[in-house]
Amino acid sequence: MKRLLVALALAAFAVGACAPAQAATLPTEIGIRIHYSRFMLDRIEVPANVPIRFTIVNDDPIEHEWLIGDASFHQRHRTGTEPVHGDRPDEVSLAPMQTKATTLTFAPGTYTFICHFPGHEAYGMVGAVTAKGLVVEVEQ
Ligand SMILES: [Cu+2]
Repeated sequence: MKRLLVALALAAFAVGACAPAQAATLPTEIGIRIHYSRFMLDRIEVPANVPIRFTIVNDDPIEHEWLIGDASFHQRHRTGTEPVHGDRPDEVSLAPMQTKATTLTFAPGTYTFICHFPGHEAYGMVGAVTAKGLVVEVEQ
């Protein structure tokens, strides 16, 4: 029986040359520009389990935010009342024309990022980060 294992140990990357997911070659520095109330980069693949630095550039003359997490995280923010977010790395508030950087480390999986200002999600301020671990096929 074939099954897929996700190796969590970074050391496993050393034997991963033939692995189908080239997690080691994915970028760890990501730039996201916000322009006309859109994330100009909205499908992003990164390696899991290593720090990823995001630089978010708000090119608009209005405020935006970049909130990344799972479905329950976003449900909480859709109904939330915090006007501005603090220094949590997964919650970035951007003033007009402001650039901010944040660093996050992901477990393997897909995480959605959304601007939760009224109307912005519906307009399309949505994107996704997929964090890929090393996938090894094991014969049993
Ligand atoms: Cu926005």
